[in-house]
Parts: sequence; structure tokens; C-alpha cells
Amino acid sequence: MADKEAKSIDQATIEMIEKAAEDGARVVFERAEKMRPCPIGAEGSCCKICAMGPCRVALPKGKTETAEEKRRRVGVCGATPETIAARNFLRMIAAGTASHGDHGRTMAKFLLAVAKGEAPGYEIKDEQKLLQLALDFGVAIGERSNEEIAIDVGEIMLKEFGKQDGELLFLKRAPLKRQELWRKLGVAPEGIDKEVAEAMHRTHMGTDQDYHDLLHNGVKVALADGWGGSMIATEIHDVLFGTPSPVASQINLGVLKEDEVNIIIHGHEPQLAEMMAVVSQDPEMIKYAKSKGAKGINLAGMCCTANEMLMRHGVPIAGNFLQQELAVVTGAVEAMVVDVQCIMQGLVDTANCYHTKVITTDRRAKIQGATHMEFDEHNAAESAKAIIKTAIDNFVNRGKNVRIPSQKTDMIAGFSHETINYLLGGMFRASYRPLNDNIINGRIRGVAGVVGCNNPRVTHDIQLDMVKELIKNDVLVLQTGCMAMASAKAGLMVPEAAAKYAGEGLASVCETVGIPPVLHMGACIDNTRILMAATAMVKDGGLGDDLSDLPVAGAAPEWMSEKALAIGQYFVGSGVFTVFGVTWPTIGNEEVTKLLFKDMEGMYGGMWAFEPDPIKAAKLMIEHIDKKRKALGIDKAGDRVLYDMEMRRELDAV
Ligand code: XCC
Repeated sequence: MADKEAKSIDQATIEMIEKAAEDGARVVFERAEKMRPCPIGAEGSCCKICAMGPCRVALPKGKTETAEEKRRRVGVCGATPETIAARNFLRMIAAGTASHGDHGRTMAKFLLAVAKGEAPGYEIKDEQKLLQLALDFGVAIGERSNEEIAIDVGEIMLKEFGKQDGELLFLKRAPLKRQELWRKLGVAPEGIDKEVAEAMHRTHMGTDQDYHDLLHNGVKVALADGWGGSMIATEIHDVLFGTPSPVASQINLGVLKEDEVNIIIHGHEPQLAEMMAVVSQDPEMIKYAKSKGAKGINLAGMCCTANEMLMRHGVPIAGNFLQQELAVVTGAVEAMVVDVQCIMQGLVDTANCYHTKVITTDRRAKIQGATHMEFDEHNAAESAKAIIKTAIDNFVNRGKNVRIPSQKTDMIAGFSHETINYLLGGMFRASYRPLNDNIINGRIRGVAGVVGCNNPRVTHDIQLDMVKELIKNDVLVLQTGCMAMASAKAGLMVPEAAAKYAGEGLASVCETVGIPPVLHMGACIDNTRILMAATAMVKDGGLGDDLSDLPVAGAAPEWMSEKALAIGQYFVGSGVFTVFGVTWPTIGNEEVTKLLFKDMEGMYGGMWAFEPDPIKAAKLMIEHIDKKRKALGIDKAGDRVLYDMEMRRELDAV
């Protein structure tokens, strides 16, 4: 087990933290030590939504209060600690949903541009997926071209953002029972942007002041992410760039190359990165790099752009969220090319100690001190070339202070929902049946999604303990985002890991199918692939008739972003037990926390939990999985007796 006081369990990370200190470069690990979290804000007890405050309504630790004291522990407007905690929570979910939604909207517009021939260099790569979407939306196929169909599909998707009436179309993908529950509870979302705007309105001073109502609205907004904005983004990525299938690559800072121009692509929306992958292999560009003394151009990814490029092209990953500045500290990165989300402003300060150019490329995300080279999708190849050329020109400025850690690990990624379906059932019988059967017969105990970020408030990559505990107990683990990278770095994403780390039952299934015990399903928006996989399990039968019946659980053990909270809430609202680590944003308020951790189960079949110890959190997940197995009557699968007709008759006679 990892040393809980350590900054990271990853050697490459530790080595670069030390180098940063030697070089006088500041990185996130050092800043986290200096900046202690505000205890009142951390527990959700600070309200700063109007200028009568900010009001702090925390109950000091260990202090009890009388009913009268509690009545007086309110904000200037009279807002109770419950309203304040719930409002803060809802605003975080709304921000996360807005981020994924804005990404999805950008993709819908991009699909339209490609289909109309306004974005040369891009094309529709997955016709099957496009046609499936057309069927989902009732778009005519007939003799029409892919482009004509894509225009209709793109317009329908774009409308999902501003729709004022009617449910989001992808809700129909969920099991029927779940859809009915959402309608009954009044949380079936309508327009994605409308839900975000309404949440901001509800949380404005003097509006919604009932914490139950605020938290239910949190579910509604989050569902507009999972079954809306994120799902749209994933689907369009697949249509335009291809649905991922298994691909081999490598991960960690050791993928950087001493003798090549190193360019890191970092952020979330993959359209520029896709073009950079093409242009970086252009003989003209390679020749130019050689003219500057480099042997070639090495493209590597960071954060979710890394996951996108890995899943479809096998582009190596330099590291996860907390390693972004450390890549610069190697002294070997010519350009850090960023777009939106999870880009630390501190990158620019770190880069000032080396020769690295931080290049912002998106109109929505500029950073003071960075070089802004806006990406123009209508002229994508030229944009990508200009950026790569800037990086190549910077190669000559690389100093002598270069140290690339040796660590890099082999991995297999590319497990989309469709790929799992195919791997399990074969091309002609693609199905989740074998997975369901192996869950029913007990070889696989259940399925866990372990997703989310890194957070310097806990040991970097410590979630590995959770993943190892789960697979040791025969739980198949699905991963996305920065958590997937932690497991990949530790060698869990190769088929051989099954024999080494998994329990006997899970290992036997992995060996038969030829998959690792931990499957990389993509970027954070691709958590929707996990929703689809879980839905397919329900539809295949034998494991209940709703997502909340499945022996599954979710976790984000090192979360930090508002997006992670939106993701967690849409899993809970879809019926999944979800455990978060690090810290919990309503922990200062008993009532609000009880509603999220306990009462939600009675309403949604899923609920939250907070457990910072990854092994204890894994045990909670396994307990929940066992509870669901018991409810399904498959808890003693090994001893199950299959009754023949005669035995049944005998039973009836008793
Ligand atoms: Fe979190 Fe999403 Fe960012 Fe990584 S990149 S830090 S949100 S896990 Ni998606």
C-alpha cells in the first residue's frame, strides 16, 4: 500500500517534483502545501452569492447547539446552512454540466461544419454510428449521402442545447423503468442550457430556498450532462474521428524524446489534436524539424485530449492532471498546446523557468503570459502547421538542463461500449450476454467505474489501491479520465495484469476474452460509454430491469473539478452508488449530506458516499455490489440449483 504522506506513488512524478525544486520552478505540489483549503468553504458553509455577505454559517467543530442557536445560525438574508450548502452544491454541478455542455455544443457545430464542407481535412469516419443516430432521431436515411444525414443529425443535436420544451432525446436510451422514475420525480431534463440557466437562477439570492428542491434540481441538471451534453460530445467524436477499438500505446513522462521536438496536446476538445496528429507526420514538417537539428516530431497527450488521441490513434500519454507542469520541468517540451478545461494557469510560470512555449488555441481560454494562436477549424491544417512550426522553431532554444524520467508503461486502450460488446459476443452476436452470464455465475462479482481527476490534497495516483482491491475481489473495473492514466502507469491495462492482480474468477474471464481486468473507456465525457454499457447489461436480461438493480458501483477517489461532481450526480441519479474521496463539499451540513448519502437511495436507487481511504471505499463498493447480488438472488450462484420440471412439480405440491 502507498505511503499516505507521499506526494505521489509515481516515481517519474517524484523525480520531477525534486527537479522542479532544484531548478527553482514552482509546481502545484508546492502551491498546495502553502495554500491550506479554507475550512468553511470546503464544507459548504460559506455563502457568497450576494453583497450582503459573504456569510459564514459553519458550526465550529465539536460544538453542539440548542434549537434556538441553530435558528440564529443563518446568513444575513436568513438563508439556513442547509440552503447554503445545497445551493453551493447545485452551482458546482451546474458549472460542470455547462463545461461538458459547451464542449458538446462545439462538437454539434463542428459536425455541421464538416457535413457542409466548411471544415476541410475532416470527414465522417464512422458511418454506422451516424446511421444509428439518424435512426435514434427519426432522420430519413434512404438514398441520402452521409453529409446530408449528418446535417439533420447535427441540427437536432444542436437544438438539444436550447430546447425549451420536451425531454432530451437521449433519455430514451435509458431503461424504461428509469425514464419513468425520472418523469415521476420531475427530473427528466429538457434543454441542456436551459437546465444550467435555471440552476443559476434557482441559486440566485432569494429564489429556491428548500434544500430538498435544490438537490433534486441538482439531479436534473446533472442528467442533462450525462444523458445530454457529454453524450452528444462522445457520439460526435465517434462519428467524426472513429469509434475507438483496442489500441496499444505507452504512458508516463518517459514517452518524451530527448532527440525530437516534443509537443504536448492538453485539454479536452479533440479537433485540433486530430489535425496535429496528421500534420506532425507530414514529411515537410519532419524535414523542417530535421533542419533544426531534431530527429522528428513527438506528439504526446495530457489530460483528456490525451485520452481521446490515445483511444483512436495510440498517441502516447505524457501524464495526468498533476503532471502537466512536471512535463515542462523535464526541460524537453518545446510546446504545451492547450484548449479548454483543466489547464493550470501555473503552467506559464513553470514554463518561464524553461524554454517551453505555452500556446493557447481556444477563444474561450486565454492565459496571461501564454502565446495565443487561435485554432480555426475552417482552416485546420494551416492552424495546426503554424502551431507545430512554432514548436519546431523553439527546439533550438532547448537548454542543457534536460532530464526525462525513464518511466513509461505499456498499455491497451480503446474499450468503447461497442468494442466491449463485440469482444464479448463476436461480430455477429455482439452482446453483453457473456458479461451478464459471468456476473450471474459469480466469476465476475460486479462492475465498478473508477473515474475522475487527481488532487494534490491526497497522494497522487493513490486510487491505484482502490482499483487493485476491486479487481482482487473479482470486480471488473471500467475507467476514464485521469484515473485511467494512474492505472495504466502502474501496468494494470495490459491483459497480463489479469493473472497478476485479479481474483481467480475475473482473471479466468479476462484470459478467455483477452482483455485487461481494467478497461480504459476514454475521456471524462466518455463516462457516457459507461452509462451505455450499464444500460446494455440491463437490456440483455437477468440482472433486473433498471440500472439501480445492477451489481455496479462508481467512484472518483481523487476528484477535484466541478465536472467530476456533475458526473457523480448523474450516476447517482441514474441509480448508481457512487463514492468520492478527498473531501466532500456539503460535509458541514448534516441534513443536506444525509439526503445525498441516504435518502437519495430511496428515491433514485443510487446515492453518494464519501470515504477518503481508497481501500475502505473499495470495500463500500464491494458491499454494495454484494447487496445488489443478494437482491437479484445471485449471491450464492456457485451453489445454485437449476430446477427441472419434476423438481418444480414437487415444490408446488408442498
Ligand atoms: Fe479531472 Fe476528468 Fe480534468 Fe482529468 S482532465 S483533471 S476534469 S479527470 Ni478530463
